[in-house]
Amino acid sequence: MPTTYLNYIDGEWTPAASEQTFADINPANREEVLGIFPRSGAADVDRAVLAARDTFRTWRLVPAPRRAELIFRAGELLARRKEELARLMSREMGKVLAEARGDVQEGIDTAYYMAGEGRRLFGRQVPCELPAKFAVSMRVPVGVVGAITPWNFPLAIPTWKIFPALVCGNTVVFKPAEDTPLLATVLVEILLEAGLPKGVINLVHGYGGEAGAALVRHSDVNLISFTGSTEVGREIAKVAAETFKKVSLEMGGKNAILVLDDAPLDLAVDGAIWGGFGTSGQRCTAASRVIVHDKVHKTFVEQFVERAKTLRLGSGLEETTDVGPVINEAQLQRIHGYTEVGRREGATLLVGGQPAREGELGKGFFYQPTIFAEVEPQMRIAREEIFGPSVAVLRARSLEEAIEICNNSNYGLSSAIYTRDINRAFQAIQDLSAGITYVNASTIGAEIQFPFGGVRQTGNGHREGGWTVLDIMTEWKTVYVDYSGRLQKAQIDI
Ligand code: UN1
Repeated sequence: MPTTYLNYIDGEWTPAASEQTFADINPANREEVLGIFPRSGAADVDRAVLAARDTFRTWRLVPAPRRAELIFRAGELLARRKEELARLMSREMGKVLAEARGDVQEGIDTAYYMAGEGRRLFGRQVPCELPAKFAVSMRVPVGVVGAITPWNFPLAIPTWKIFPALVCGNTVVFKPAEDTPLLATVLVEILLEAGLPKGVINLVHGYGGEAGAALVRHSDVNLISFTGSTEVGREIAKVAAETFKKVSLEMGGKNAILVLDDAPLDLAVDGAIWGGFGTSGQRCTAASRVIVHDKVHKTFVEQFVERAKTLRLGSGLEETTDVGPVINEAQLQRIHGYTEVGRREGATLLVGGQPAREGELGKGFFYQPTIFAEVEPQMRIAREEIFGPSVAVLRARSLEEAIEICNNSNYGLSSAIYTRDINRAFQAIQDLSAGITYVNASTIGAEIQFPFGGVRQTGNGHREGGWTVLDIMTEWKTVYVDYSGRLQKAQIDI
């Protein structure tokens, strides 16, 4: 019998008011149920928000260095349990062990970075125009933060949101993806073990259209921090506009690697394989397009396809596996749907293009690493996010044309260029329109101490990670102190 897990609201582990549940299954073996979780709705969300709102009154007054110490301790607990969590992650959402370890490490890094922020959270002191007057602008917490997180980085991404939110003095209602509720539960347990007081973090499991929607609608939530699809992000922005809550959105990508005619080709192939098929292509930073210079197109494509053929599909828990399953049946169907679209549009399917069902693979949701060549920029497979192991190769005759193809996208998260020419590398840095550009490295591999996010429909102007996440998690408050003892009028008494 699988274990039944609960929500965590106002310091109590509790079932959904409706008593409805859903199952958490292993995508590499759909017969394995990891747990049964509460399918929450508006009533549960309401209780969680109430608890978070009440607790905010005291939590915001805890000195930031003290709040940050708890996050440091959470980082230590994550580090101690890294291997166990990586294995659990691999079972829960399929990514291969090495990547699962990286996901946990990203959470540890975020904890240590944000713990340091407790003793910074710099404001600004700026000179006043009048004598005997002092002013400072300081960061204050926004209040109740609703964190809605995806399944593809089930530990790292929640920490990107929750750790800075807490260090800044906010309280949190956490609604994790319904595909990865177990990792989310363990993260909350770790925060509690680190000493977080009751009500500071509240965990509400369930579906986006139910628990997630209720959180977004709630008038006592001050900020929604969301990572997920552009369609859902658009809905969140619309609904949140009603209550004028702050919204930070991290959404889709259609990231491209540019391979120039002077590129180190072996390295470019490594990068395209890692960016296209790492995490089964299920990263918002995945390299789902490769734009290759005419002169090296033939050689590059041959090598790329050869390498893709050698990738071994299997359970992420096997050390020999290169590519794990995709997250669920619906995603498997969607990815295959795009293969059909690519065929109909006239692109050339070079490898893959089918669900993989041989032997043990039949138990899970596996899709063959897929490469299309002769993809034209206007084709849907070149424009729409597939979120699976499917890569479109496009052709360009110059750096300028490659940049234009890359930029002509609704999305703008990550980008990469392979070239040995420093001038062309810098031209790409200047002209690629994206939140992230890599030179001679793939589109994935962002480090947590830098701003992370993108332009156009990838985001709404915010950047998680680094120092910029503080602008999401705080408001600026400016304080003027007049110690002249008389009425002084700014802009007038000059
Ligand atoms: C995501 O896919 O949503 O740069 C995040 C990377 C990771 C983060 C990915 N560090 O690919």
